[in-house]
Amino acid sequence: MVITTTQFIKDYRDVALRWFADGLENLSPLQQYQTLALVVKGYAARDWARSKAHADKTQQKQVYYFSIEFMPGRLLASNLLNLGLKDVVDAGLAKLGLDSAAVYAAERDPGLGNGGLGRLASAFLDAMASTGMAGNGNGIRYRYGLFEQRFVDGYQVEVPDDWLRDSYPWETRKENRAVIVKFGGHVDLVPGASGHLTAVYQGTDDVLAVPYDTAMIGYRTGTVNTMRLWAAEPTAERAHALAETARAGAITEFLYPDDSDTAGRELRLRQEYFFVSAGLQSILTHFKRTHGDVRLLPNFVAVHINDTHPAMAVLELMRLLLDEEQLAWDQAWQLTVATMSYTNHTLMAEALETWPLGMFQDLLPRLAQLAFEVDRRFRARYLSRFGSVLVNRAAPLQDGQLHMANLAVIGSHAVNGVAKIHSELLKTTVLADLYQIFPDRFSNKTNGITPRRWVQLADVPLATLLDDVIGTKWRHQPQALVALRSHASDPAFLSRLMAAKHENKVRLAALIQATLGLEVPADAMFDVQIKRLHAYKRQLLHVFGILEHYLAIKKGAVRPPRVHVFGAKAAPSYRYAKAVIRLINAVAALVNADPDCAGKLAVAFLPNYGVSLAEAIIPAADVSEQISLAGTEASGTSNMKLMATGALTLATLDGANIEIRDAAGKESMAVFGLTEQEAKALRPQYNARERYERDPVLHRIVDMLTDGSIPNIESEGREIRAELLDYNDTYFVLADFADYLAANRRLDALWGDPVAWAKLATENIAASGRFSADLTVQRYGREIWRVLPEQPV
Ligand code: 26Q
Repeated sequence: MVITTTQFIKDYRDVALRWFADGLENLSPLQQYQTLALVVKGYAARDWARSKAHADKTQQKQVYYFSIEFMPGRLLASNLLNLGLKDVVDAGLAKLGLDSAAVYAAERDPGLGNGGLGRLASAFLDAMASTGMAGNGNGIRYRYGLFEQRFVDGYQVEVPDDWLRDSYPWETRKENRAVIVKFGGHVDLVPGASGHLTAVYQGTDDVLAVPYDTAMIGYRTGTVNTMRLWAAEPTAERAHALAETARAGAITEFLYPDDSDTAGRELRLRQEYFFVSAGLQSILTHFKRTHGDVRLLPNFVAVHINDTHPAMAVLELMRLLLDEEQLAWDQAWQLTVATMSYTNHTLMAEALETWPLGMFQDLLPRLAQLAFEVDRRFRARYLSRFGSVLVNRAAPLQDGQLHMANLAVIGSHAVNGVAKIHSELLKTTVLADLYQIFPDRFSNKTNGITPRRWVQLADVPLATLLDDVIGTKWRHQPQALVALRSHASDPAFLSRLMAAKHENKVRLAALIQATLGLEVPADAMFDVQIKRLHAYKRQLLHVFGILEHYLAIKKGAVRPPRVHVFGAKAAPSYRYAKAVIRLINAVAALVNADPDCAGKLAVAFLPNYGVSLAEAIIPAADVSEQISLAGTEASGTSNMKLMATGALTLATLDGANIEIRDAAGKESMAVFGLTEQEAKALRPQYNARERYERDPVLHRIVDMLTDGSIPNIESEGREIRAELLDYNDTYFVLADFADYLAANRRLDALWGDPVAWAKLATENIAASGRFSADLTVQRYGREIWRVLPEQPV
């Protein structure tokens, strides 16, 4: 797209006048931003329309990524970068006398997800557009996103995220594409003239699903795809009653703030069916208009199920093919399986979704009938070959519950995990039985990240340096970063790299000062852990490491200065996670106020972690804490973002950490802790209390939780101590403690040799290209969605 600065200035003034009937000097920063967003939306509009028309005309196969969460992050800078207009616009804003930083900062960050899964979905949309694939998102337009987190007396306080209050300029409401979604009532199967059974619905509760489309602009490709989010509204007949508005709208009112607990709540089930049904209806309508014959569906459409939340898509597509398209069961089933694919994101047993059949039947009677039939046929087909024990465990219906992961595997032609170790563990643990039956369906697709957002946009000092040293090819092909390896021993380059890092640290230090009123030394080692707060992710182990450092300082030890940076939200109902938040804040208060620690040790827990805060923290990190108990973190993606900006990883051999080590080289990572196999072998004989009694440092630290050494954590300290000693330390914090300290001392030693440190940072950046989401979606595209040709061998 070619726009001159002069043209841009004219467009900007025009839009400001048209929308606000005012001169620029009277616009608030929010209005300045909104004006700019509308201008940019206009610039992308032609490509958007053209991409849609082109896909239809050429009958390009479409991918639909169904996800109950999306976290796109702020779009203004990213859209400008991808359109190639960022420099022109920045120059134009400057000429207009506007403060471009303030304009960008006025954008709200839509928090329509909890964490890794939602961010991955958005990274994939960005990557699909940037590799020219026709890939669309299908999800929910929550009226309130994930809560805003504040700290009051060290406690997490949740404030509603009213993200739509000022309107969201990137979305376009498509009333003409609204569909009806039916809940409840009952279904009769009435034989028609042709002998085919017709499903007749009675007494259903109908809700209108209205799509809001947002452009997903590819990086310099001209491809613009669509993220379609659905909002619930009353149907026309019922719209007059105010109570109805409230009731229908309730479905898309808020995002569930848990990312592991699946307590079967009816509203959640409604949300799932709502966006699945609306999405599939609109896909089929469009498909029939462009292709005609539904029997060709899998040739032109791939539907991807992001975790089990949309797994009922299997049943809903069957319903549409049987009841609306009048296909026979076998044909409908073959089309469904060929169309669907499923990604699993967790090994945690408590996160595997099941629904009580009674609830499912009441809310979705027709889908329940189909679930029974899928279950019956599955059992009949595989019983003799695999035996009743295995088939019982693999079936969708068990003990009055519908097991969504089982349904997803049975109804998809492809199933994948999100890192090598995770995909292997799926086959031996949670999906072991289904793996016996469908071994060919299973594969690995290691997650990826978008270096455009995390390096090009968030780390300008590094990006500029890279251009200078290896040219700009890496901006299109992140794998070109390997060229950096030949500079890993060049002292001039290494000192420039550290200067870029320092610039980022100064910026983060200013943010810490502004947010927490805490002054931190920008030349200290910045040690970062940013992710949801979960027992298995072991923020507690990190805290124990800080307390050990604190005690060492008190004894006069001299170590490199460290600033520990945390970002983490806890599910509002997750007691233990909230206790750990209070502990981190209490340790921060203790350490930050202690004159003995000044200049040596500081703890900054920044509230409200999300995409925008991540953009500020990641480029400033020296150390990336990826310390989950081996065998618990499916993949992790902050590990990839942090390596891409030159942090060294302090890690267990879990999730994608293993692949990061393989890519960057053993020496470039501080590995510690039990392996997955060791942890598994230890479990039956583990005695946490014995570890506590045996290790005096550990003993002292555990005691600090309850002996008043850390003020204001009376009940939290007791709770955490009980988890460790009375409940036998589920995630082996005590077991990995000593080795964690040893790995930290190795990092300390390395810090003393800045050239060696910078060399390893370089190795990390150089190896990070292979974790580009562009490559990940291309692997999905070739091997699962079949929208790209198979790789020549
Ligand atoms: C399910 C039912 C009811 C309520 C909530 C949920 C729910 C919501 C979100 C369950 C799970 C999630 C999100 C899970 C998630 O983010 N998993 C992470 O996915 C990343 C991308 O694959 C991985 O990198 C992480 O390892 C994994 O934890």
